[in-house]
Amino acid sequence: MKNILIINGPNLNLLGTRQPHIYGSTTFASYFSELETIFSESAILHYFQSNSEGAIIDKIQESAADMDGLVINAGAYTHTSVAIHDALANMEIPKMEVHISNIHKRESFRHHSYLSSVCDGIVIGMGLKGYKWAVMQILDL
Ligand code: CA2
Repeated sequence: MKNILIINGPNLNLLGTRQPHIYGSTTFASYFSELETIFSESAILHYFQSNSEGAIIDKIQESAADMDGLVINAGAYTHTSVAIHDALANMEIPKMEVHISNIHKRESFRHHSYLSSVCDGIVIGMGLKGYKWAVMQILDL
């Protein structure tokens, strides 16, 4: 069994409550329990959400020691955070970047990601299902 950590960044705690036309109407807690069922025989899934950049970096550093893979949706920090880029660059375990919406179909400030160059793969614009594809890819790596 692989230990895989899913990290969600700022405002993703609001999933399922607002902007359903962009992010859907399912809460992450409810989707996470679906994921646990799907991967019950292959992975132990862990979940962390924070609105704070420093807390996300602390969690990334911790996970290097005790996780076998990382799925990260850093929310808006994707487009701003050299610090999260650096934290990911220092990790040897497989890492996948996820975005629920298609960031390339949105405002131009969302088109650049500081994380893509230090992740093994990217899943964009597939809704919450993207987390499932990202976990599957980590299990394959
Ligand atoms: O599409 C994604 O997954 C994003 O990472 C979501 C971020 C956004 O800043 C990125 O450009 C793309 C924003 C997450 C905000 O989530 C909300 C969910 C429900 C209601 C309000 C915000």
